[in-house]
Amino acid sequence: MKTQVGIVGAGPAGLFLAHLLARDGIEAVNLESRTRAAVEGTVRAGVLEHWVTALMDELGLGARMRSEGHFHDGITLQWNRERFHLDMAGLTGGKRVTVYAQHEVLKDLIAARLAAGGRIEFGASVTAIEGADTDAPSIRFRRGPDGAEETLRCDFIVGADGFHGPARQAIPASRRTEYQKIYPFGWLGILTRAPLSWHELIYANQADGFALLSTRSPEVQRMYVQCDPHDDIANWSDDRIWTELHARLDTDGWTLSEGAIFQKGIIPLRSFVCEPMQYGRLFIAGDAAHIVPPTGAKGLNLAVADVLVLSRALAAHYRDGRADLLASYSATCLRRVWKGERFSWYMTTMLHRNDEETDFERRIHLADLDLVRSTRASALSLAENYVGLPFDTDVPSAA
Ligand code: RFL
Ligand code: PHB
Repeated sequence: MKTQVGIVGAGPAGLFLAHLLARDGIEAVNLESRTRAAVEGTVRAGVLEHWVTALMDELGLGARMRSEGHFHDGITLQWNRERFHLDMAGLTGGKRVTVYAQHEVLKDLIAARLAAGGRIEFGASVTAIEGADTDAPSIRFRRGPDGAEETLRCDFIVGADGFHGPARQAIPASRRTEYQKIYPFGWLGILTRAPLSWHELIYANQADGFALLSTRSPEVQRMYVQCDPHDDIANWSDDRIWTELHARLDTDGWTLSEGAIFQKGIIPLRSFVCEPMQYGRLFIAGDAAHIVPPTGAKGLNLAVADVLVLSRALAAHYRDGRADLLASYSATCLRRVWKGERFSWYMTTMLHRNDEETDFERRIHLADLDLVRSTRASALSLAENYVGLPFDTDVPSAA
């Protein structure tokens, strides 16, 4: 098998890249270890930055997102049982975020790609990446545990295979530096069949810890509560989850609407960056290269940003024989990545209860929150980062 760009993974990074390359007439194949049903059924992110929704429209992928997504002009920050509305659209000249679940985005991307004759090989597990530092790299993969090993030869390989995938490991350890921070808390996330409780997302910092109220549809709500990352979900009965959510989100005269919980799970929180994001003809993108704690809602958006930069660089290579944009891929992405890391760390440390923190540090985080409420500069900074930093100013154009 042969293609121009071999993509490991069919998550947000891999699928957006396949669409962007197709627009430029570049051939690609996605190799995805999971089934289509598993990819389309995994509940993860929910918030799209304003330019990601514009990109979906541009690629002809926005129809369902436009009709089923929720467009939010702001977020609510809550502490000491007091709420503060951050008017992000007002502060940023009209920029909004879209709440539209990651797996719905993936359904739209997969359907459109297959309808256009694109190749996504589901159930194809990549076992090795070979010759990344040569002009003829290749990917080895197997369809199922008993399948024979097959080879995909390509001009370029993109590792869009998430944090646990093999692509990052194909960069020799001596050629990469990894930066990591593990937080001493996790998130317990639920989906509940309940009515909408509030018109926008609430990020709450209470004495007992953090909670987040988000949504999926008028009938289904997404909520998170800070927990021990090593806790067993079996320790969390539905009653206990509701008690904690009420304790952290309710205010005088307002209470959260409950419903049947039909999905729950615990995730750890981590920050991680691998530098550089390239080795020869292998490029890594999205969670394969960097992880953020979800408090800033940045993970999926950073993944799409990486592959937008990469698609422009690959287009410049195939169209004009230019190598400069491929050579600067990693540096260009990392400028945005580190800002996403900073913002996600800031939101996480400001909003969570951390028993390893000193009282002094806790007071500093409360002062941070108060700054957002009382100064335009802090409010604007949070808003600009949340809706998505300007894109074209820090990305050299391929034109
Ligand atoms: P993914 O989505 O992990 O996709 C990688 C794909 O690669 C496949 N794969 C392989 N395929 C073939 N061979 C192998 N050997 C393979 N190994 C792995 C996997 O099966 C998978 O399909 O990475 P990608 O594309 O980089 O996308 C990253 C995003 O998924 C992630 O950053 C976000 O979900 C993070 N995130 C959020 N991001 C946002 O922008 N906004 C949010 O509101 C937001 N909320 C969240 C989140 C992540 C969460 N969790 C569960 C970690 C909320 C949560 C709770
Ligand atoms: C979600 O709706 O899943 C969500 C929203 C905001 C975040 C993280 C997750 O910061």
